[in-house]
Amino acid sequence: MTNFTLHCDIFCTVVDNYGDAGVCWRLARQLALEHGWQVRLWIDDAVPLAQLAPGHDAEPVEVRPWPADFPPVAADDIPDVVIEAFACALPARYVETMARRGKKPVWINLDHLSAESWVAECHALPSPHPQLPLVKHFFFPGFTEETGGLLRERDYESRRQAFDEAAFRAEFGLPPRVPGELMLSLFSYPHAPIQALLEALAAADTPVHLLRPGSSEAPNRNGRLHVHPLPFLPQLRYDELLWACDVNFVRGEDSFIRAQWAGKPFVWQIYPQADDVHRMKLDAFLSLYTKVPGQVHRADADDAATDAAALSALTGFWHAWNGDGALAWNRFAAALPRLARHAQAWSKHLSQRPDLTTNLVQFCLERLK
Ligand code: TRH
Repeated sequence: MTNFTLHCDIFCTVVDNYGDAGVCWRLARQLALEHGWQVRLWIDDAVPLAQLAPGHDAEPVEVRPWPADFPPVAADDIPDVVIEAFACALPARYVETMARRGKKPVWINLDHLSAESWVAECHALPSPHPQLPLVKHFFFPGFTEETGGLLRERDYESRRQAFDEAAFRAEFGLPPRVPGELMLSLFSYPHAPIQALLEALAAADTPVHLLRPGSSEAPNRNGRLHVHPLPFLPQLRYDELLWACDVNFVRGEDSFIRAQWAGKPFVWQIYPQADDVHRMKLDAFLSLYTKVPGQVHRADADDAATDAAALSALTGFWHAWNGDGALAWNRFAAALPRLARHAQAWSKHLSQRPDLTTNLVQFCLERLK
């Protein structure tokens, strides 16, 4: 370890929604709080960050606006580590100054999360700048040992232990837990088959409370379905919502990871990409997720068959939620007890690996030696 403070600039462009700001903020905060780095987060749109982290001024991260006309930076103001998120192009002027720094900074492109196998081959690869004496490294998050890992705070488990579900319910005016009823959270893109889900839940075998963060609709009831709008929660409080629910519908990248840490059954709506590339990504994750080590090799053959049936219900439901097939809610709901065990095993399996920030710090320290 170093005995001096490392300085780091993170650059974030908000392409859309919350995930770009959400991932960068998590990383910035962890580098500062858990590794003692001095971090500046340059972000081109302050609006999502204000929603995700309303009190961010009190945190030890310096948030700076990234203007279209980036101001000149002195060579000695270039930090030890420069991170561009999701291949956002750094300001040309800033890159030229990076090249003039005596000891060149470690330059990282933090890429998108994917469970596809090529990620392991590309993780940590260098990419020399065509003209300048600089090398950028690709850092890929991922689910396996050969990748950069996933963002997870050191205090995640202790926050979870301290979570008071009854107080959470009371704060948001939710009814107390009734055995046999299900609590769901829903965070999705507008093109999800939401109407089909609402209809299936209204007619379902089990009564459901559906919590919709960031929704402005009025609370309502239809058949067995009760819909509860919630405010858009600060990022750390969104974890509380996931802990309080039996099933979480999540999307994109960051809420998808949080649902996995929560260790509850979840339904992922993947971010749509051109040429249906996202379908391959969805299946790559499903093939990893449905083979959690230690879960599928049960001694009892009947148990193994029931697990396989539950995972097949999950696969079918996820495909339908992503636009491929009809939503079979009752089949999925019947599999929930098995899927809950599975989700816990998956979460435990993932948490045994070092988190992304620790891996990234290690990677940078090796290059700064
Ligand atoms: O919002 P997303 O769709 O974000 C993105 C962007 O579309 C981006 O372009 C893309 O690159 C990326 O996904 C993969 O979904 P995501 O990633 O789940 O981010 C949502 C964030 O919002 C996450 O940090 C959780 C947070 N959140 C809250 O903090 N409170 C809430 O109430 C809710 C619903 C979400």
